[in-house]
Amino acid sequence: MSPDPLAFDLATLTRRLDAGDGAAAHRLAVMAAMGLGRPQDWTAALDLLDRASALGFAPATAQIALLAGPSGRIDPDLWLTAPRPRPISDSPAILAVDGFLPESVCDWLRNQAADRVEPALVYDPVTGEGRRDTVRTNAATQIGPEQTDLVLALVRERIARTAGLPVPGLEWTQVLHYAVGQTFDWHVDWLDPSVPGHRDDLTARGQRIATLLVFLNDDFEGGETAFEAGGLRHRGRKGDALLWANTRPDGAIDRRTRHAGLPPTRGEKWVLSQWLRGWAPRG
Ligand SMILES: O=C(O)CCC(=O)C(=O)O
Repeated sequence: MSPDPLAFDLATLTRRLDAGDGAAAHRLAVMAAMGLGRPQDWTAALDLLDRASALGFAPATAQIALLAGPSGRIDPDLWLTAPRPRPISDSPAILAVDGFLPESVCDWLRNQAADRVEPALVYDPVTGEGRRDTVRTNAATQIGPEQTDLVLALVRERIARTAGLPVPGLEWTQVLHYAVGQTFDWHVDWLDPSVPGHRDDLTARGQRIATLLVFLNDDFEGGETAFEAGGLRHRGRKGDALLWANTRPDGAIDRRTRHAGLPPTRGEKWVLSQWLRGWAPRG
């Protein structure tokens, strides 16, 4: 769903901010953080977040409490510098990032998503629409621009920097939920250039070069992320990330990245899933 253009209109939001609207200040903060409709500027974004809080916009105050250090200020450099990934498979290229996010941020993201998840869909290349399919029995929500806050904007940039890919190439972030027995069965994340319905998308937005998952909880059993190649099964601790390349260094799709989110056998699994393209969408 494309964002409501009025809700992202810089002039309207600035007028509303001048009239003392904290929600408008927050929306402007997110736009500055993401480079939406204006150049990306983290200093401006954090100043606007402070203004939103000063104007009484409670979600801004809560984000400052979550992200600020002992000085009461948010240090963007700290948030945008992630721990170094460690390879767990060379071929296909799969890396683990231990301690990618603090537990408090995992809880924040999960809480944002919890009452929005719906049965997950798969992309139908013929209709171009999402549809239910037995391959994907779990639930999911996509966090679009209207729901994205400063916390998620920081997380998205941290992801892009870790993967070495441009922020505008990130698809909208998804949060996935699996109850016992639910699965995202064997699939690939890359788009197949031989499928006509994928071709236009590939031309407009480029290939899904990489996928990054962040494990938002770990109090469940089963539920590993499994790769067919080498029989690899991975389970991170809460806050750890898993990153893999869906393409080879020469840009060709890597068919060995077929993978699955296996069903939990006890408890429920929450994971952030980020698909990364090589460049920004046009227009
Ligand atoms: O939940 C998982 O472990 C796998 C998620 C996944 O396959 C995906 O997001 O493409």
